Amino acid sequence: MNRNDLNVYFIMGTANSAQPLVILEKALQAGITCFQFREKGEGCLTGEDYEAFARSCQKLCRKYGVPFIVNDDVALALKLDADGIHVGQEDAAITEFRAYAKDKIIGVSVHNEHEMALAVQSGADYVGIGPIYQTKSKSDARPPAGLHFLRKARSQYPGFPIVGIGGINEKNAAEVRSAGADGVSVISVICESLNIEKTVQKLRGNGNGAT
Ligand code: 3NM
Repeated sequence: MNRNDLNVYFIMGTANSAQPLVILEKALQAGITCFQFREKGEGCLTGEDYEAFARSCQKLCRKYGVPFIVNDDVALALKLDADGIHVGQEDAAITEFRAYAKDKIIGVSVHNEHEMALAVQSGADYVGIGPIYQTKSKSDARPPAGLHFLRKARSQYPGFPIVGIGGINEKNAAEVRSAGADGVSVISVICESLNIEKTVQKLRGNGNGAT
């Protein structure tokens, strides 16, 4: 995958916004470089509604030429011919999705050197490292890890696509990039923004990955 696709990586589901499609289109217009469909949490959509919402998000992403990644649901990703999936530590999901299409994007969440090595060996295209800071958007998130492991991962894998996640905002995005992230993955800072264009602008790096 292109490391620049991770630059401003927006994640969202109906739990994060009352008007998710409006927010998504604004974010796409503002220049997000990747989108992850993450329909999780209390009261989230199921069945036909879930699939229809995913298709609406995918349609918008296609309109703006931005990769559409499905969180944790290989069946949906395959059914919709999504551009990629993002998973936890599930090897089976990686193998299944990779067998389906060599050119799809596979993202894996990692928290330590062991998980990072496994993800790289299993053929992940990028890893997400977090939560860097305190997050309110994931109920089962681990305690904030800071930048230490991100720095280490970058030094051990100089060219590997890495995105930081968890509590990232306009103010701290730059330090996440300087620690080695190619981009920042965010939910609330965009969903709660009063000016999405400005927020995305501030989150954006220069597109060269780690500096
Ligand atoms: N995964 P916000 S943190 C979806 O640490 C997700 O793996 C995380 O939302 C992880 O930008 C997180 O609002 C939520 O903090 C990120």
